[in-house]
Amino acid sequence: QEYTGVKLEVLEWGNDAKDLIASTKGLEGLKVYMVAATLRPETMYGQTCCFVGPKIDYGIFKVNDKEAYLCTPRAARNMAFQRIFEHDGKFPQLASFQGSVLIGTLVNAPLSVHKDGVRILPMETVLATKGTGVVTCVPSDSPDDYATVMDLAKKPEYYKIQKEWAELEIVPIIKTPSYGEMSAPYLVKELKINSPKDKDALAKAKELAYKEGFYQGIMLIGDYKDMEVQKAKPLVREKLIGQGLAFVYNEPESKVISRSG
Ligand code: ZZB
Repeated sequence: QEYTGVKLEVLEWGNDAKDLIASTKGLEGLKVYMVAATLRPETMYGQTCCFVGPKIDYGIFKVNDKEAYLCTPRAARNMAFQRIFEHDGKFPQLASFQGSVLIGTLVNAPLSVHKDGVRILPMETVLATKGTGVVTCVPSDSPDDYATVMDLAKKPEYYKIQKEWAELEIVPIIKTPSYGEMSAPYLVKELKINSPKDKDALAKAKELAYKEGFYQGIMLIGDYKDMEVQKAKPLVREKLIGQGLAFVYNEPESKVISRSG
């Protein structure tokens, strides 16, 4: 599987992360980026938050003298063998913690309409065995993301978050003939999905949204507005990579465990 690793720079650590970060050695002078693995770089305009699995283990790994990446140790290891880190095969770990510590951290989401940054929020269905364990949230076009932000906004006390963090405006990114200007809310309603735990229906919605978006989608925003998604996708990806905001991240196919399977 070839992902785009999108770099979300940490702007301000959340309350629980602050102490931990302050006592972490080796971070001085380094910018820390959460690395989200995505197959949909063309949707990055619509990012409204970024998810971690609250019970998953994460680390901060030193890439070079300027940057450190926050992701699962498994992803850092894979990256170290793809010439993403300074020294081949090495991925020096500076810190280690569970995802829950990161809740409320403010990050810059590249290309997002939300220029002041987006919050790190919990998603129970994030898999530790896929991508980087960091999932950027595009509720307009990802049914899983839409179902999750709806649930977060419904139960902020339960999730120990501020309600506003889950309520950033959802803007149209891609138009399709079958699902209108926002595929995910349309499909979630159509398939009567009430919870992020509605696994089978969400897998179905995801597949439908992928297909329709890719083959029929037209961009509604950004540099490639009015262009077909098929054509815009690689262009947005190259733009992000050219600006140092993303990189190619490959995952050995055999290790991929599908969320639906
Ligand atoms: C942004 C985005 C926007 C995504 C969208 C999808 C959609 P796949 O096909 O199963 O490989 N993802 C990445 N890593 C994880 C993880 N560890 N646990 C759970 N979900 C993860 O799915 C790849 C997509 O699943 C990635 O692309 C990411 O969400 C999520 F509009 O990034 B995506 C219709 C889907 N639309």
